[in-house]
Amino acid sequence: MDYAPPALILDISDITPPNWISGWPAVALPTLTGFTVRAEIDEPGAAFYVVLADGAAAPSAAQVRAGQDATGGVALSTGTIALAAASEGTAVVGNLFAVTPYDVYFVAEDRASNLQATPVKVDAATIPEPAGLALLLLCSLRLKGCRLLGVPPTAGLKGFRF
Ligand SMILES: [Ca+2]
Repeated sequence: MDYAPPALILDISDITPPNWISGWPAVALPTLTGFTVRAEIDEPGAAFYVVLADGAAAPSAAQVRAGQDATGGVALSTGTIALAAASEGTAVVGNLFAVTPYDVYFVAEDRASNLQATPVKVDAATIPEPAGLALLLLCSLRLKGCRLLGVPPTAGLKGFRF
């Protein structure tokens, strides 16, 4: 009996997928075991991402949305970022290996289920273990006289952010 509410009418009329805002998607803030994925699109919706081994075959848009790699297997890490229009959303990825390159594929969808046709690949990498370059830099730049090269960070280093 009732007509659909205006919001639903708008959804039906929307037949185009969202566009990435220039500069997104992106990967930032690498850590020992992960990084932060960043997404921003031009209308309300969601971004989906999968983390794959560096050089892995490119998954389809539907596979990225489903958290899969190009073979339909489960990605190393996957997630969904809910997005408002032109407003950045982020997610923290963890449980990866240190000093390792990865490929992150993103695809976005609006609230009318218009999925982008092609995922976007962003290269990513985790940073060295504390015993490696990171601690070397830490000791040389922030802690004059540090003689702890090659050992795990002490409590005094916990505040450091890369
Ligand atoms: Ca749309």
